[in-house]
Amino acid sequence: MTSKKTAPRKSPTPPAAAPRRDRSALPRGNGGETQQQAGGGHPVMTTAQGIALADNQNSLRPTARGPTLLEDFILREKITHFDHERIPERIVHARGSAAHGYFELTKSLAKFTTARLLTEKGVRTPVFTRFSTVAGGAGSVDTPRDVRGFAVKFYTQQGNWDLVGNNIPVFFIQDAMKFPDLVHAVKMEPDRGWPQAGSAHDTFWDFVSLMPESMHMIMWAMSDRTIPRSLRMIEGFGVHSFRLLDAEGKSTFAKFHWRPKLGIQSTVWDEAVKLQAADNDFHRRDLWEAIDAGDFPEWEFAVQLFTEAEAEAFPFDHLDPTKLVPEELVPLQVIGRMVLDRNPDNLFAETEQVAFCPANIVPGIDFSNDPLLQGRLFSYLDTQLSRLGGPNFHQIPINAPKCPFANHQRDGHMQMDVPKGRVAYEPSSLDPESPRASRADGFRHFAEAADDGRKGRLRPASFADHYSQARMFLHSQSAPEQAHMASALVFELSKVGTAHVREAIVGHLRNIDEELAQRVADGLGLAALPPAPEPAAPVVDLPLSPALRIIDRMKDTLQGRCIGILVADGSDAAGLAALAKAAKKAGAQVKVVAPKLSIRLSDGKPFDADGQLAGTPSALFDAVASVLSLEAAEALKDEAAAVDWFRDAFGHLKAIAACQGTRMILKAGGIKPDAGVVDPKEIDAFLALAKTRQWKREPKLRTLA
Ligand code: HDD
Repeated sequence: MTSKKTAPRKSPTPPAAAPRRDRSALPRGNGGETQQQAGGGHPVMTTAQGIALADNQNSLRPTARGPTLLEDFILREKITHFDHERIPERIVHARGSAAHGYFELTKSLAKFTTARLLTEKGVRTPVFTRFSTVAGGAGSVDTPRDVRGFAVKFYTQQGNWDLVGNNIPVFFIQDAMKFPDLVHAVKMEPDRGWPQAGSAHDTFWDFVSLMPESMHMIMWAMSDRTIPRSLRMIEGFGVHSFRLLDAEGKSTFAKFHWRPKLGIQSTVWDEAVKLQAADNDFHRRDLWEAIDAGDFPEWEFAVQLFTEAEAEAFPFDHLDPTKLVPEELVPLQVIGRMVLDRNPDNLFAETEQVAFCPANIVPGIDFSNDPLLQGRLFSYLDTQLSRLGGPNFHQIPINAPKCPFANHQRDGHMQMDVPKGRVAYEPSSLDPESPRASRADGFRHFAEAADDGRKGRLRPASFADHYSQARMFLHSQSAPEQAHMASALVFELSKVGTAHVREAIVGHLRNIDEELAQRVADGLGLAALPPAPEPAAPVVDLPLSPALRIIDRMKDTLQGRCIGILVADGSDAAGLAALAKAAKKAGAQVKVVAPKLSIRLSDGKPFDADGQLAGTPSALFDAVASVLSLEAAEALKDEAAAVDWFRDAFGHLKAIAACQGTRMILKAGGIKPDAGVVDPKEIDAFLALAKTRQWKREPKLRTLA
């Protein structure tokens, strides 16, 4: 048998020789090249239990490439804490900015109350104040059209008093029973998850169209109050009537007001929209930077005081939170001031964990029967139990009273104290130091005579007039402000997809003012005015309250305002310096913007701008100026960011100081200079214009409803 010679089998191509894995551990042991060690000024890093760490880079493994061991208590502690870094955000008012400061009483109310913070003139009470938007989540933007929360925690010697108000003196609803419905309607729609922070959507307007009591607040929400220029420039209101009680228990009603030292100021709507893109943190940053620079925001604290008998004579029920007490009817008495002079050290520990509660009140102040306030007395503590994880959140430093406090409450999640002794009850005979109630110092309620009516789910007939104060508010505004309200209504309703909702709102507007209804109907393109619903009470013409305007009451000052100056390579160094110096001297802040961050001015010296042109739009400033060489202006007139800079400043009714070169850019933007546009050499004229907006310009460049 011949055997076939088989060709020797080719061995498969050997794989490229695998490099032998380095099985050693790098860095060896617990140390490494990148490992930063304690020493010098650096303290030793420890676990939360105080165990010092040798290595903050590597988790524990049996071998360098082995699995991580469950035994690694350091890794587990670190990751566990990280996993729980976020707590549920507030269901409303989630996005907030806050600051520490003090309240100083300048006029004693000793005749009316025993509350020491309102009687001891000159005494400074520490405060923590948090401002917020209402509808948006914690990560939303600062400048949507929205009500602003204005919550002040006074750490008084008699315990904490929280005045949890808004920048608007009235509210959408009369009874707390409707609050969840209101909030569900205004927050993002639950199926689609938008809008994130605004009221311009169907569910909000559907709800309010069916709640005529919201119409007064709607007028405020559509006014310029809901698009503030700065948190330092908003008013604050306790909204409800409260009671002040004297030593005999006699009651006087009180309404609380905060009035900003810088005056009230708002943005224009297009500017607010653009600010959302330019700087999500516009208000938060402004507050922080002002305090950081020692430019401490300040508010006057004022009260309106009236007796039960005086209240009986008002043409509205002051217990109805959709009504305000005009200052022309009950004047404001300024009794103190609040200064915010310290930024929080930590946003989470303070601004997030602070828990305001309208039920936190001190002896000498008491609640009224306002049904919205009565419901609030329950809601805040309840929500905080879950938001802050249990009943001991009053021990968190930002919430703890700054006066002694003691009781028999014990245990629970996150107990931080170590209460001593056997006695955690009262009455007791075993511990002479255990806390007891005090008739002399304790909180006493107003001894109100109880009604002899019948129990039920009731709404007083005196709450029935939903339109008269809405009408009074509208007619008290200046002409530009009324136009802004009509335009805001058109904008918001134009985002509502459901025709019958849009029409229902216009119907309500007819009960407030036929002309306003017509303006909005025209803006929406309605063929005819929809029918007005039958008001539950006759609509009456109340005396006007010019104190409710913004425009005529703006302060004639550059304090708190920021002037943006555009420069480029070759800009006149002396001209820039003169303008900046004069503006600062007049109280304004100055920021210099340039196409590139580092440029050279006419003196040949390098100059660092505060902002780069495309990233620093003019919406961020209250007035703008430019000092440009003709060559630089020639180049910038074809640059969209430069043209938009001036077009927006002009559109937002700002004063403009425009040099010869800049006029080319204005021309490229189609801007016809008016009396609000001057030469940068006319410094005084420019700074005078910069104190306000050029309201006369508005009708010429924007179709107002
Ligand atoms: Fe409220 C927070 C203001 C009605 C229930 N509210 C909250 C905050 C402010 C207000 C400023 C944020 C506080 C902070 O910065 O932490 N709320 C008002 C005003 C109201 C009002 C001025 C009407 C005059 N609120 C209101 C009603 C209810 C609530 C009728 C419920 C019955 N509010 C809450 C709440 C919040 C809250 C759910 C959310 C987070 C929190 O309390 O701590 O409990």
